[in-house]
Amino acid sequence: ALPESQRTATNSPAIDTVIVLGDEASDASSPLSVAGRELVDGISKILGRSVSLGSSSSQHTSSTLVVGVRDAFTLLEGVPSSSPLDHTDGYWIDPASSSSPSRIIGHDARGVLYGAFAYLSKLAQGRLSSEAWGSSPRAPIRWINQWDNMDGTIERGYGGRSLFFEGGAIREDLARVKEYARLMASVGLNGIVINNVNANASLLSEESLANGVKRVADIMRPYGVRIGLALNFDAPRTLGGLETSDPLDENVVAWWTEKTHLIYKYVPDMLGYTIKANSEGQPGPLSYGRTLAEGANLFAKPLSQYGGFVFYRAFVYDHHLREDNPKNDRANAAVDFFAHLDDAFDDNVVVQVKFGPIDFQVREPVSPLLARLRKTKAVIEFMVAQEYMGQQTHAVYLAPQWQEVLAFDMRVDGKPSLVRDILSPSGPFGWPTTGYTAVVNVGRDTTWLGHHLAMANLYAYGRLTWAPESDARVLLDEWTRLTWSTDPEVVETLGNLLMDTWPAYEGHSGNLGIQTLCDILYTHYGPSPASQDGNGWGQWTRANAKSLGMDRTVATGTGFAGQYHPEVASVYEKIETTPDNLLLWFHHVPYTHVLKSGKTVIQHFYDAHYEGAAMVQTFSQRWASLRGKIDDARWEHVAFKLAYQAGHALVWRDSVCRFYHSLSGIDDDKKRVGHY
Ligand code: GCW
Repeated sequence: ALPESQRTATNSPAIDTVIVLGDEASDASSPLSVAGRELVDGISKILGRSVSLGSSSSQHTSSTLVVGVRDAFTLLEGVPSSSPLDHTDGYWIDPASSSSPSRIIGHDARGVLYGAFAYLSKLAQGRLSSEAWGSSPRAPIRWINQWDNMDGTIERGYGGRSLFFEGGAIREDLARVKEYARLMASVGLNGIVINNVNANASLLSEESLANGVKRVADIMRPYGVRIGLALNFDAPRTLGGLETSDPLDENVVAWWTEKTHLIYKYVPDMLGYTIKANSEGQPGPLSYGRTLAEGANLFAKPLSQYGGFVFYRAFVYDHHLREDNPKNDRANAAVDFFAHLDDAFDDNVVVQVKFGPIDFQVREPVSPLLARLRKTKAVIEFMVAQEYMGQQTHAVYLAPQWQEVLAFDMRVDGKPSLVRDILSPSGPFGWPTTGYTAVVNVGRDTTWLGHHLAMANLYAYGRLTWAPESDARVLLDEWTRLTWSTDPEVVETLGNLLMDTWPAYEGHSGNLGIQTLCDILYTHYGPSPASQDGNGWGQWTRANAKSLGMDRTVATGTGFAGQYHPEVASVYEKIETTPDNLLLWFHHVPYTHVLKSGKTVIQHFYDAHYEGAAMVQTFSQRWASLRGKIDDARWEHVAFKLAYQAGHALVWRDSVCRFYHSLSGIDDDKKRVGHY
């Protein structure tokens, strides 16, 4: 329960009974009964008063909260004729008047649950409106990817071991999985792929499906969360003992068909499969001389009879790329591999596209592939796990970056085409199945992600999948009120602090679109600008003694800029029109090149690194001002992390500044870098 001082009397309804309508209300596996339990529990804890679950025959008074799907209400008085209740997962909330009860009405059972959490969220923030309101999500796909391995480790996971797996099997104790489903539902997320995209085929054994995967699905289902599985393309060979995994081989087709039937026997509402193929050493259709579409359709066919989807990742690229060829460019790969196949994918294939053309960097332009598929649907892939963004030893609030991505206008056919509209059924391509996924990688740590402040990212991600036009700061303030305190000083201080984190991180890591500049070979963690060239991964900066940056123009470079629709392409093609923050992504220029800001590139590097690192030094002090206003245990956890972050920011600053100083030989105007 919230301490007395944080409870707010304003807008607090005098609810003493919750009534759930409909037969499913007593079925513990239905989101309806979860909604009822959450409301009883939540209202009593928030308001500190006793609330009980009434039966459907109980009397409705102004202190009753009646919840149910819209068909369960005899009258829908007060609900506008066109409302969020017309849409899947939508809800309508109507506070009590003196003569009638409060109502939470859902389009469907899941909508009731989302409505229940929306109601509790407002109540806990002291912001329950006296007016009726409702909401429905912009996109049907609001998922999570976990990169959990069956041995219990998590690839790029920084919050402890897997909630799902240990020792090669699904864990016995799935209590945290239930909590995760609850957490997901509370922010509007409805699907999760539970295993690593670098997938282990043994997950598909009958033993594992019957005794493991099924239990996970059963535990998450009451929260409206469905599960999907990541597949290993070579499973017919490695698990099935066939001689090949060629997608056109009839034994392979039969193997996957049978496997799919088996999976649906245990998980009848399985969402589908995620496939990472021909990517970073993974097998795939290209290994058998087949197209990516033939590879995807192999899975699409057996899934179609169950309404399942293939999420085919666009992260296909050559990781042994030669840097000595100036035309080589990993950023080109997604469009090169996928755009010409637009007509070739089955209806239930969805291409899963990382938000930028490389890999979750601190600054990237939006992936042009999102505007180059029309018939084939796509989802965007974000990353909540901060692989390149400090790995949860740094606090970095990422929603401002996502907000920029989602608001970017791709100008398809010369018309407004914001990314967030493309990712909606009502958008320019009219994709019925589109939306969002994010690599989250929570673990068994009590903080989930390894840093209490990192949870702001998971909260904001969920809210953005539902309402992608939301403002990052507004979401952050909501999260603070729900997670830490409704005290305005806490909300203001923490909000200002976290809004400064992404700019600070960009400042002391990679500037002007050069990428994050972390160790690219393996850890993706601390500073290592030298590792950014001469590697096969294609995350290059082409830095030499005089100049740096990737020339991605059509005129003289790799041609990447030409993958955008003409209006966007022409902006990136020219140095004069490319925004400073992406200059080095698109152009190769001398260190002495003068930016729109009037500074040279090298001076900008020095200044940004000193300013970014100086900003991080302020975090601890600002956090210190919250001592006593929040609980000590979490205060100390964060204080410790912020102290580390302050030190590491200096390491970043000095490593990067010294690297470019020794490479270019150009001194810092402000005499901080160099020999004086
Ligand atoms: O960001 C990179 C990671 C790999 C990951 C890959 C991917 C699961 O460094 O660890 O593999 O992306 O997205 O498939």
